[in-house]
Amino acid sequence: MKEYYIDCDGIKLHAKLDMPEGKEKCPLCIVIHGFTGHMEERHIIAVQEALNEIGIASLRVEMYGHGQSDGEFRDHTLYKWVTNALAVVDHVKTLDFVTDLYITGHSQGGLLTMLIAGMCPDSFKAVLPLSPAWMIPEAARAGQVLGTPFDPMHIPEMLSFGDRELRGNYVRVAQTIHPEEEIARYRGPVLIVHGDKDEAVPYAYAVKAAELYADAHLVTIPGDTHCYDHHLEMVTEAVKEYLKKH
Ligand code: FER
Repeated sequence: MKEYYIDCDGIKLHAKLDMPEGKEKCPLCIVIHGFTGHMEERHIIAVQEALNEIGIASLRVEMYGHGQSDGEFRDHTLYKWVTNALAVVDHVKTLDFVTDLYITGHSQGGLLTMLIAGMCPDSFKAVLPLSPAWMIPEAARAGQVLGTPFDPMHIPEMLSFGDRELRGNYVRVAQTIHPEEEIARYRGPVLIVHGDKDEAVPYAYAVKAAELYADAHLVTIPGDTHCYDHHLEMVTEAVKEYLKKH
């Protein structure tokens, strides 16, 4: 494993590169965590290990305000994450050993994966949004993000949930994002994985995204939660099976 930082306009993004055994050149998959998440979560590590098992390098990267990357959590927005992810895509294109590129992300990282796929449709052989939280923009427009209702036309300076705070700017940004347009912009292969008992992101959004994409395959994890508490091995099997064929 190689640990380093990727620069994004002066913001340091914490990254870990895990290589498969015995490969000089190989594909690489960017792996991104979710909202409040980081690269050492059980389901993120499981994806990294699954990629390495099938000969694909994994580059886990923590986005603005998360893990050991720069920035405060309360200041993060989806625009910052998009800018971060574009810097990561530029970075991986400079790596000599990389043959093909993939990107995967969980939840808000899955939404990010969908946005980046639409913005860089020629860069990826396939994209893998895992339980993508692509209802966030719609919820932000409806004044419902984070379970605490607010007036979507008069966004507060600060939002609170549990013991954490998030600037209203998070919502201002989210309100302007239209994932359907980025879904339409990407015509390549998409694997969506989603538990049908997800308590954070309704499973119906996975079904809808699979319908909207030109070339999507949906794997439903029966009875499972947002972070795959019951059948994580079904998630990693789905990822491995899909990537062996794509
Ligand atoms: C929300 C529900 C889910 C929300 C974010 C999520 C910001 C994303 C969760 C994740 O990335 O794990 O209301 O608001």
